[in-house]
Amino acid sequence: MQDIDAVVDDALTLFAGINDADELERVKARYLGKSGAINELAKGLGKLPPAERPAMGSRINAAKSKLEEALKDQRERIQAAKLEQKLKSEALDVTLPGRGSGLGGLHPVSRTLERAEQIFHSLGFEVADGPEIETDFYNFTALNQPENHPARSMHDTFYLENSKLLLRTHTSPIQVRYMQTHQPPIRIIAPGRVYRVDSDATHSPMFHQAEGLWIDTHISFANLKGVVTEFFKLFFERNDLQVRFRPSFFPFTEPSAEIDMSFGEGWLEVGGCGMVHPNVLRNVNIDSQQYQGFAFGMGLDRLTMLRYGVNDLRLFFENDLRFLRQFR
Ligand code: 2U9
Repeated sequence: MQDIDAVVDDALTLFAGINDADELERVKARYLGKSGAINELAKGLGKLPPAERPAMGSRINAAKSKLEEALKDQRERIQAAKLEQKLKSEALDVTLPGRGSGLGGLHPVSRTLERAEQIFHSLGFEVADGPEIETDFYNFTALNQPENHPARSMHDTFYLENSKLLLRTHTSPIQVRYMQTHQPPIRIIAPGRVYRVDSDATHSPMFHQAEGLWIDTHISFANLKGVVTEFFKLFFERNDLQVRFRPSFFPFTEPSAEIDMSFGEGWLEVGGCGMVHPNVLRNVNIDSQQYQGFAFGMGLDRLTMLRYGVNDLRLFFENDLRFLRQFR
C-alpha cells in the first residue's frame, strides 16, 4: 500500500519540474498510460483478498484523479508561461515616435520655374498663362511665321488627329493672347510646357520654356540687355557673369539675337531674344508707331541642367526617386 503514495509523490515531483508540453505528455504515459504505473497497480487488485479489494480500488482511483488533476494544472502552467514569453517577445512600445511618411520635394525643373518667376517678379514682370493645345493662328500666324515656314511641318510639330489644333511649340501664344486682351504697358513672363518632334540626350518631345515680353512707348534693345543680363546674374548667383548678344534671326523679332553667357573659358547659348516684330504688334492691333518692346525665350530644363550639373535631360522625365531625392 506504501507503493501507491510513493508512485503519486514521484509523479507529482516529476510533473512539477517539466516546462515542455510534449515532454509532459510523454511522462504522463508512464503513469496513466496503458502499461503505466496506475494500470499496473490495478492489475494487482485480483491478487488481493476480496475483502481488501474495494478499499484498495478506491485508493487507486483517488491516486489516478490526483495525477490527472496535477497534469491539468501543469499543462496550464506551461501554457501560461508560453503566452507570457510570447507577449514579452512581441512587445510593442506604443510610446515610440512614428516612422512618418516622409516629405516629398519639388521637381528640379519646378524649382527653376519658381526661381525664374521670383526673379522676374522682382524686375516688375507679371506671370501669364495659356492653353497647351493651340490653333495655328496663335502658335504661328500671329507670330509672323508664314504658311510655308519649316517649323509648321509635321516633322517638327505635333498636330491633333482630325483637327486643326496642335501642341504649342513655344509659349509665345500666351503673349499673343495677353496682348489681345491687355493694352500696353505690358510686362509679363510666360512659362510652361511646350512640345516639339525631337528626342535625344539634349531634346525631349516635351520641355519647358519661359518667355518674356515688355511693351511700352520707350523700350529699347538697351532695356532688353539690362533685363536679360540681370536675370542670368541673379539666377546663377554670379555677379561676374558675362552675357553676350549674338546676331540671329527669328520671324517674330527684328533685330534678333542669341543670348550667350560666360562659362569657364568659353560661352554657352542660354536663350534667344529680340525687338518684337512690328507685324506681330499689328496682328494683335497694337500701334507699332506708338509702342515697341522686346521679347526673349529660354529653356528651363537647360537652365536646370546648368544650375545643378545634370548631363542628361532625360533624367528629368524618368522620375527615378534616386535622382529626384537629390534635389530636396
Ligand atoms: C511674342 C513675340 C516674340 C520670344 C523669343 C526666342 C527668341 C528664343 C528659344 C530659347 C531656347 C526657345 O526654349 S528654346 O528652344 N527662344 O530663341 N524666343 S525671341 O519671342 C516672342 C515671343 C512672343 C509675342
